[in-house]
Amino acid sequence: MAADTPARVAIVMGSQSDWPTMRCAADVLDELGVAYDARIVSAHRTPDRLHSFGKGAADEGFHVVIAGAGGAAHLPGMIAALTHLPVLGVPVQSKALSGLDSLMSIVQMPAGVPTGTLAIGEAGATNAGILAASILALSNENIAERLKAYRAARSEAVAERPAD
Ligand code: RP5
Repeated sequence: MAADTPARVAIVMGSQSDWPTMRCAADVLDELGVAYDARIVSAHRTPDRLHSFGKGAADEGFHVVIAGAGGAAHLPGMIAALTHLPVLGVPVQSKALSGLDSLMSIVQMPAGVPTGTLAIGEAGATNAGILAASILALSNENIAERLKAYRAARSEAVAERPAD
């Protein structure tokens, strides 16, 4: 589907290795016709890039940031510290601790600097995409209509009874 432009959603991730997870956010935004810009921004390896992205995100025209990282996942919280935009944090499933470390790193923000924290892994990334579309839908009737259709299709896909 051709997306509404310009891109109002930024999808940022700490590493190329996060893309298979974060692609789920991109996929659902594609389905909903919502434009996004996906970038690698590491809190630990590219701190200068993190700072300029966070400080400049609103001026770039973004309305929502989806930020995914794994392990010591400081990326969503640091972006939330640098911008007033809503930040949706996706804990990427880590190898050593299965993403519990990512979740704990993202969810326990101090009062006053929120990150909306989603589920670990692909479900969280998909839901971050849907939530980002919901936020944009508040002021965009086209996205609202597509979101309603998406939700209705999901409901219709559920059978009344289980099949053998
Ligand atoms: C985090 O470390 C990234 O977000 C990624 O989830 C994790 C591992 O990164 P790589 O070593 O695969 O680059 O910063």
